[in-house]
Amino acid sequence: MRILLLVLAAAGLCWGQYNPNTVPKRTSIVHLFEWRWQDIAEECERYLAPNGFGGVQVSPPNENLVITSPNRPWWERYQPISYKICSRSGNEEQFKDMVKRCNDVGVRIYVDAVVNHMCGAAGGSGTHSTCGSYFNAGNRDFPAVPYSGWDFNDGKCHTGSGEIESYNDIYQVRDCRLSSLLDLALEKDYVRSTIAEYMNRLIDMGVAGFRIDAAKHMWPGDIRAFLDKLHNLNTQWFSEGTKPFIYQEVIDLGGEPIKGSEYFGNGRVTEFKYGAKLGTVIRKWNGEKMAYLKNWGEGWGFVPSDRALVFVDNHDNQRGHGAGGASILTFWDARLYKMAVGFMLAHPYGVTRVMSSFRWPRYFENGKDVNDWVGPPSNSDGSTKSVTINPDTTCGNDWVCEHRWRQIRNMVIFRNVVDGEPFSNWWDNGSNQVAFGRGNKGFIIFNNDDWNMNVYVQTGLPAGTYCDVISGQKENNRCTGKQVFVSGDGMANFQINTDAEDPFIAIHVDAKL
Ligand code: QV4
Ligand code: CA
Repeated sequence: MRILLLVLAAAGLCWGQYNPNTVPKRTSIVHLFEWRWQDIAEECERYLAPNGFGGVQVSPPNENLVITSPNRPWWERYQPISYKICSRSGNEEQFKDMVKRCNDVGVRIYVDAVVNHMCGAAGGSGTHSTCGSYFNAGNRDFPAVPYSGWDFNDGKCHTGSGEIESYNDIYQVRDCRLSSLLDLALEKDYVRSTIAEYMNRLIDMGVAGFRIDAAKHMWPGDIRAFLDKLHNLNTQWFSEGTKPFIYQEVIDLGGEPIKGSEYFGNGRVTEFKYGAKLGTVIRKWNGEKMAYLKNWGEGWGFVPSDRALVFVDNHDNQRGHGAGGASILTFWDARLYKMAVGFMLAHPYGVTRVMSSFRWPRYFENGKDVNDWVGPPSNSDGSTKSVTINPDTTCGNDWVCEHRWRQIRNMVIFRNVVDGEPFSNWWDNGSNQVAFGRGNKGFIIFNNDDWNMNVYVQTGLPAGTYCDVISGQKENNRCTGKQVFVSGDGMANFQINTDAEDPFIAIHVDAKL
């Protein structure tokens, strides 16, 4: 028995990388894509903490290539030049200030770590980098790190072009260049140590974890090697011995030899099937119906819930990059999007990440968005515009702020209220009217059919009058939206017409009147 306990305790210490390290009863992450550090610091204090957000995924904070053709695309930040904290989002002082201020109000910061590669092979040479550090991509020279030719995989890749030519060859995917990006030789201890040093600087500042960019393009053992060198989290905000949260960007939609499961030893993985399938269901494509969501999660062939990081859309697939395809729902399809995000946040599967975007002049030619490169709202000197807040709490300057949409924000709170409660009381009409609860704490019901819904269903909730947190919310013990009456046996009547602004209703015990 004692040995078993010791084994469990030892294992427990290694489990940290699966835990987002959020404060209790704060369960969701928001990706504040391309936001400035100063704006994030303020958002933590004025909005994220008061509304129960667990943490923020920030854009890559390190120095990157400045690209002027096209003009400052968002994706230049995925072309590192050095590990100095110096980007369009701000400098190191501002980054540190953000991490401190967010942690002080219980909101965690997760860094997007771009460590598979440096800039593109055609990045040129000079000082056109966000901090002005010199580099020479042609010579593989990055003195501000420093990296030199020895630190790249040029010799190891065996394709004619030096590029990944086939995703069916696991060696190419790991050792060749992704979109011409200079591929780091992660089997070298020097490279591993250099990456770990960068991540440790961030950990020491108070960062709670990392998204590992392009993880599929690194060998799981190489990732493991630099993770093993990481410090525990800063004890100013975290308890002694806490490991950073790790979630690896592995796009595994099935059909490729590389599987997300190869990466479980290191931390969680992004489950890309989640958004692709949920979009297909909610759009009712391919004969899919919401009724089929009854066994959503592992039942749909997803990775185990405790290994998954899930999202409806991400910064790539909301604009046709990466994977997921046409089914992905985004803010551009607001009504369906809110349903999808609502479903995700109500459902117990995975650690959930909410997307927060900027608007761009989307323009399709032959089915492709020719403006998919457009960077964040910016001033004429290229600096990123600040996130302004309108009197109605929405954002200005073309920041979409999906996380501030009432329906989404209230579902983030719903998820916190029902945290730890089982999936329960599933109901469906065999078509696109479905409902489920979370123990006796919360209940959600959708009508995605083309006819009105009027049903009595079991909510599992205690008797009382509840305020629907989709059409409104409880304010000063009054309800600004629809009211739901749950009788002594837990049953309640729900009516949702097809023309409802949002064809779903959600109630929880903190919204009881
Ligand atoms: C192009 C050609 C090359 C050519 C080169 C010549 O593809 O063959 O040799 O020009 O200069 C940009 C351009 C791309 C260009 C490349 C290098 O779009 O056309 O190469 O830069 O100059 C983002 C963008 C990419 C962008 C990259 C670097 O999505 O378009 O490339 O940043 O700026 C796979 C991966 C997955 C990846 C996903 C997009 O398995 O890991 O593709 N997702 C992550 C990030 C993503 C990021 C990267 C990885 C790279 O989420 O945002 O790519 O860090 O599915
Ligand atoms: Ca690689």
